[in-house]
Amino acid sequence: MTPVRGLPAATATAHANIALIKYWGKADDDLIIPVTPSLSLTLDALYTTTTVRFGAVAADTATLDGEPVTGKAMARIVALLDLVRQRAGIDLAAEVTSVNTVPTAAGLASSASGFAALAGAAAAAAGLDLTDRELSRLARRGSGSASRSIFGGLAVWHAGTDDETSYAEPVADPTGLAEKLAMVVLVLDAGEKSVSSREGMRRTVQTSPDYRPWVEAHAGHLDEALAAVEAGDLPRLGAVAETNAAGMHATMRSAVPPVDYLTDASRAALQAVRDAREAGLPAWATMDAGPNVKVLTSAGRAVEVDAWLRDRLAASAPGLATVVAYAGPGLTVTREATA
Ligand code: 2P0
Repeated sequence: MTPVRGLPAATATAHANIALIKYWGKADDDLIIPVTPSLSLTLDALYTTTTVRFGAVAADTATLDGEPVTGKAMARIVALLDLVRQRAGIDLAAEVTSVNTVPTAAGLASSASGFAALAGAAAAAAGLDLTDRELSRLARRGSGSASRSIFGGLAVWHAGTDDETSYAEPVADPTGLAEKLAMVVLVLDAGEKSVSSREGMRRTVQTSPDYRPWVEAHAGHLDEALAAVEAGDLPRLGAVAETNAAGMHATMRSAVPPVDYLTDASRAALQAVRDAREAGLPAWATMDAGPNVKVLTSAGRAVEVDAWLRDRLAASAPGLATVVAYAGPGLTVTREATA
């Protein structure tokens, strides 16, 4: 057998997260310092597993689900690897192999799980021993939402003012609410989004008259959400999550030119969620930088909510796929044993 050259490989798994109180807008584009803090739920069903080995290739390479990564996506990976190399004091190219586990062609391939897994695997492969907080800060440099995917359950990303103070951590959850939550993801369109979140945010911050008012309301939204978690109160958490997300999308729609991720199918799904609530089901909607609708519900009634929504949307969204996800774990990392 040919011996493998290079440093021992490391493999990390990180799960996707969905924000209940959103990050939308950067105070610092290079360091990825957000304008607002955010609160998220990490999901069990959607995750990325990434292996990194330094020193076995001449130049950085990466594959995602077996396909070579190129262009801007590769540049973002190399930028994160550079941060790790700098910190570890090494000058070796990396071989990155990444697999996304997304049930059905969900169109949810997430930069959050991807950059959290890359940060964890690259740091370990470079011989660094980082704390969760340091890993959160490192993942943030790849993609803001990745800072939250270091942690399982409910996590809050403190906006901070610089690299050191902008990190995520688990939320105090005295009633164990995270384990009682679920998300029904309504996959309305699995295609690529038309405007990247990076561009959508930039345009919103620079041109939307509704952006500053949303930021001003945001602090109250986060306080309300944290109080709801403290009290173990899902309806209270759901209500503020829905308000915060609707407000975020309103800021985008008044940007110049407008950023509108909602399709007719999204609007029908949002109406169906309101109807489900009218019918007595626990269901609150949130949306990110795309047309899919994510429905916050209780773990105990998620299957029922999923069935109700699929039935209600059968006529307007005949190809509808759904994913029922529960609270997921934080980052796990394993390092290859040295011979
Ligand atoms: C969030 N989103 O809080 C918000 C809500 C989308 C809408 O974080 O530019 O991929 O890499 O920091 O993290 C998506 O943006 O953006 C996102 P970058 P990211 O989940």
